[in-house]
Amino acid sequence: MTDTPLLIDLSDGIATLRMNRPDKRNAMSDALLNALDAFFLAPPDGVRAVVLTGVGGHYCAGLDLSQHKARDAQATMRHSRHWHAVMDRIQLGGLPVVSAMSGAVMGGGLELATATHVRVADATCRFQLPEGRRGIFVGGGATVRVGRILGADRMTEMMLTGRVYEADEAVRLGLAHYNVDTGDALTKAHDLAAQIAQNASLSNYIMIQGIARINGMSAQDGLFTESLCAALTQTSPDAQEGLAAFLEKRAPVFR
Ligand code: 1HE
Repeated sequence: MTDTPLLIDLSDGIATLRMNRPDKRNAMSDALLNALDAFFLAPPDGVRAVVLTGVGGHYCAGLDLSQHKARDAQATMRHSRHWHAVMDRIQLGGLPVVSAMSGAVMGGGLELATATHVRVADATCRFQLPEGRRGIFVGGGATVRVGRILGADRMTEMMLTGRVYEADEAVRLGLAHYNVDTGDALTKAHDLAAQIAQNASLSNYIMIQGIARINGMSAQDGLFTESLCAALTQTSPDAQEGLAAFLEKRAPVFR
């Protein structure tokens, strides 16, 4: 099984992706990154939400350092830009992604987690940006994604000191959204994914496409874009159904 870097199961509109390099604490090899990329480039028909997790008690221990040391500057730049493209595809691809996390959520593993939309941490989680201790820097999007969650000041301190945040602190800071008992992250993530999958898919799509982009805009551009998003969703058939269902006191049936 360990020669398949990403295991994919489909059930009831939920795709469960399991990073499968347990011997390496799911360190991100090129093959694993490319397998994630391939999934998000062309998700199977009928998938309404994704759960992303790791096999063997760890989410992801970051960049595979054994592959990293062979790269020169140009190759490292290209590799980092490839990470950015894959992380963007995960964040902005249109499918809601829920991370079920345990153990290491480190370096590139935290960059990956923060490209996903909902993050569940169990009590074994360790969030860290240890790049400074390896003589390197982040390259998979942390300065933007982690930096916007924590703020530049706290991210700088986190990197300089190499401190480890545990699940409860991670929730307080926004690195995770839910803190559950050891071993319960996958169940909670599936519950959340099932709930998210019941939303109108256009609403989910616009939440994913719109909110992160608007966050990077000026206030006036953001407000204008919000009105466009509202115009698209509120004139859709699913909006009519959602509002009618509310008034008729029944569950909506979305497309
Ligand atoms: C790895 C990696 C890895 C584990 N690349 N091989 N990430 C890091 O700096 C994290 C480095 N890893 C660790 O600090 C620890 O391995 C853990 C805390 C995650 C787990 O500790 P532990 O005691 O459970 O396991 P271990 O014995 O340290 O590791 C098991 C094996 O996984 C071991 O290999 P083995 O052949 O000796 O059995 C480790 O070498 C291997 N392993 N993590 C390669 N990351 C886009 S830029 C992003 C920048 C980064 O992400 S920098 C990396 C940050």
